[in-house]
Amino acid sequence: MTQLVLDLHDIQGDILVPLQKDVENFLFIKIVDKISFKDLLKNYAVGKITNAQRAQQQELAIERQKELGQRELGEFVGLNLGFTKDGLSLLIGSQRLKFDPAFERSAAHYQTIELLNDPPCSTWVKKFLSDRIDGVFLLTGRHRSTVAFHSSELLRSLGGSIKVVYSELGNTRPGAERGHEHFGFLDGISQPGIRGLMASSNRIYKSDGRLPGQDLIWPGEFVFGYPGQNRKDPHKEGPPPEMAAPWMRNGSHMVFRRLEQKVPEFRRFVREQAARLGMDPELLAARMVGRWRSGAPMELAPQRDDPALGGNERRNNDFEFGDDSDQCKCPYAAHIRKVYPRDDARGGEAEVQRHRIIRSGIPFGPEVAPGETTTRHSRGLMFVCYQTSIERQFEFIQRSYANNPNFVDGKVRPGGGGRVTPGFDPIIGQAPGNGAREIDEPYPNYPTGNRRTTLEMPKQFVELTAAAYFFMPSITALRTVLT
Ligand code: N7H
Repeated sequence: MTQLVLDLHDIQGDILVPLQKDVENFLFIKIVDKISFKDLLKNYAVGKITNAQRAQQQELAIERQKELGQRELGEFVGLNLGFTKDGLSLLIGSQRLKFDPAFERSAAHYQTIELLNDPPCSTWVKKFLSDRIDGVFLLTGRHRSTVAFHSSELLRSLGGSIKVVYSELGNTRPGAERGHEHFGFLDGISQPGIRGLMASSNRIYKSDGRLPGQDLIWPGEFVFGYPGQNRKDPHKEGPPPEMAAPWMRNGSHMVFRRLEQKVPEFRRFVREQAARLGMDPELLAARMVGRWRSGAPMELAPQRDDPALGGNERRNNDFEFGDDSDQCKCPYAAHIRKVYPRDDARGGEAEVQRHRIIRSGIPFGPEVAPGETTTRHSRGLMFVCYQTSIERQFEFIQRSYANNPNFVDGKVRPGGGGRVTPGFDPIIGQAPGNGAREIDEPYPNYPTGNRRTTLEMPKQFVELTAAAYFFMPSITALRTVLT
């Protein structure tokens, strides 16, 4: 077996070890003067990019500060950089070798929109589409003021070589909602465990390499140059993903999606539908997500929330779906069951583990204001995920799982009943032409029962308002081929 040594000093930070972020500035740029951009990037910016090793050290330092009971944690600033297909073509010439087909197609292309049932670009944030986007800088930190200071320093150092096409801040939610996304659910719980990242420094990747319930995945699924998953056996190593050019090594593809969340509308819908079904609204919302607000999974807490379980990282991800084969505890269509069916999809685990992503998003926008019964302020999730094949990972999850009402297939009603159509992912699933969606069995048949119910969702509560695909090069590539 190959000795796995990850070049953590050469891999950008956010890919494997999320950058520490309470605030994140997304700076989408166009390169207007290629020669001076290369020169300024090489001399002033590349040295400031946070690699995975540094991100791990920062994580460790924060853990220590927390253990010591320090209230004011240290301020760590992070910087990462990615390029679109247009950015790469500009920097190294349009004759460059082509990467992942989805990356080369781009997120705003009509074929991508059609493939993913995305809303048309005419409904996206206007400014995002106001010019060509060549790259994105991700600037992270604990405080708004620090991130603002470092953003303006960066822009000053790059001078007139670039133009900012669009920028937006993400920020974690305040107080007790910290770590929760805008619908109110704890996020950032379940991530793939990365083989070879044996850091005792990271909250997610503990000293034995993983947390209970966390499957180990070969790093080539997320970073180029390493073995990927084996098609037949989820534990054995498979071939490394193909690289169009050797300098892709230690790089990764990043998917960015600005997902607006209609929070008051979602809350009202859940309230009304729960009343119609005769159930607790919190239970209905939890069955749509697959976890309670606290993070407690339906599989382990099917009837009521269990905050102690939700907050316990050694227990809150330790479950499978296979032994809940009649969706008694968690509907087949629940968000987390759709996007990662664990041991319960027909192709088996070897197949499922080839469609994993590392998520690294952050909420954006203000809290719901008192009296805001219809969304008045744009808020949601700056969704970010990393992978080596956008087609086989992010796009597959969105298209073949979330948007596919027949997934998971092959299910029948208990007692020899008919075939089950699980329905769309109620959180992120998108029907063609923005059509209505349904999910099967919102009302639990647990611990007993045999009531057939469906939940119809005429509208989306999550709307795509901007998207782009990037390549996050290695630090070496940033110092050489790209500058
Ligand atoms: Fe999802 N939500 O609040 O409902 N997500 N997600 N997601 N998501 C997860 O396990 C949410 C989105 C995945 O390993 C949790 O960390 C919202 C997209 C995957 O068990 C919650 C939005 C895609 C997982 C949410 C959104 C995914 C996951 C549970 C958009 C990919 C891990 C917390 C606004 C196409 C599944 C956790 C696993 C978990 C929510 C977007 C994928 C609460 C609100 C676009 C793979």
